[in-house]
Amino acid sequence: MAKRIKSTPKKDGFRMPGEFEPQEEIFMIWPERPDNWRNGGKPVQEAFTNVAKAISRFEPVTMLVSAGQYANARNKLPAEIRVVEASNNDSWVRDCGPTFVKNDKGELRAVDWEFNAWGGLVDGLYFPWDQDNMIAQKICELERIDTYKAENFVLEGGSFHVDGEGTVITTEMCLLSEGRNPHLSKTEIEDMLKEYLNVEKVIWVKDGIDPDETNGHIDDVACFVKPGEVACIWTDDKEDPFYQVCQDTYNQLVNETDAKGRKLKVHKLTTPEKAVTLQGDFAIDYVEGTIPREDGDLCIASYMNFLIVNGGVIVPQYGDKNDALALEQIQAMFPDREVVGVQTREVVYGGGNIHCITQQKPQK
Ligand code: KQY
Repeated sequence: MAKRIKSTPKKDGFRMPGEFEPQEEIFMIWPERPDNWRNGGKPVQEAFTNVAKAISRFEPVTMLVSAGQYANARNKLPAEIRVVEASNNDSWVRDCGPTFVKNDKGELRAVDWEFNAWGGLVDGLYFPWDQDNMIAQKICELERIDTYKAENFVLEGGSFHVDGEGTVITTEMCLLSEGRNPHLSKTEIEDMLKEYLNVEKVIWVKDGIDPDETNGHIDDVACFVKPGEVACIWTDDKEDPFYQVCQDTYNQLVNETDAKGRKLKVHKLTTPEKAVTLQGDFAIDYVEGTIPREDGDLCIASYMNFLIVNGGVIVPQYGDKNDALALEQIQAMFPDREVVGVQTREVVYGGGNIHCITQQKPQK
C-alpha cells in the first residue's frame, strides 16, 4: 500500500513543482454523470477524447473510468491512452486528485487534500462526493506514491498555482469561503499552504470569475508561466462580465513580488470577445438541488484554463473571434512549446475546462 506519511512536505524537503517543469504523465477522469453533462454525457465524452488525444502527443495519459463506462471509454480512446477502472462522482481530477511533490533526491510523494465538492453541505455542487475524495489515494496506489493526508483541510488543485520556487497564488473568494475551512483563520490557511506546498509566500488575489461553481478558482484567472512570470486574463471591454476581475487582478499582480523578491512580469491573456453562453438543447437529468440551466446562460469560459505539458500547451477554444488571439498570446508566453487549441465548449457547459479535468504527475 502507498504509505500515509505523518509529517509535511516542508519538514521533509518536498515541494510542489511548477506545472511548466518536466512531467511524467497526465491523469483524467471520464465524464458521465447525466445531471451535469448534457445529453447523457455523449457530447462531452467526445471533447474529453480530443483533449486526451492532444495531450498524448506530448506525454502519456491515464483515464480513470467507472465500471459502467469502462468498455465505452476503452472503445472511444486510442490504444496509447491507459484506461483504468476507478469509481468516481464526476470528472474534475484537478480538484480531487493528488498534488504531487518532489525532493532533490528524485523522490516523489503527494498531498491528499480533503475534497468536498467545492463547499460541502454549505454550497457544494453535488452529494455525495465520497468516491471523488478517494481518487487521490487511488492514483497514488496505482503509482506507488506515498502520501501526506492534509487532515480536515479542504482544498482543490484548481484553487492554487505555484512557481516551484516558493510562491503560491490563490484567491480569497475560494480559500476563505464558508464551505471549506471555516474553522481556520486566513493566517492558519496560509500556514497550511506553506507546510503542504512548501512555499514561503502566498499571493492572495481577491476574486475569481465563478463565485457560484468553484467559489472563484485561480485557474480561470491567472497562472505562472515560469518563475517570475505570470499570465492574467484581460479585457478592455467594460461590458465583459469578467471586466472587474481582470482589472483588479492585473493591477494587483503588476505590483507584486514573489518569494525570491522578484517583481512579477505579467502577460495579458484575452477573454473571449463575446461572452460564451449555453447554446442549444440542454437536457440534463434532474436531481435534488439541480440548478436549472438554459439556453443563453453565461458560461465561465476562460482561455487561462489551459494545461502546460512537456513541449506543449493545450488551450480551450470556444468558436469565438478571440480564439486565435488567445493562441497567439499563449504562444508568445511559451515560445519553446507547441500551442494546441482544442474545442471544449462542452466541457465549459459542465463548469470547467482543460485545466480542471487534468492533473499532472511531475518527473522525479
Ligand atoms: O474545477 C472546476 N471548474 C470544477 C467545476 C465543477 C462544476 C460542476 N458542475
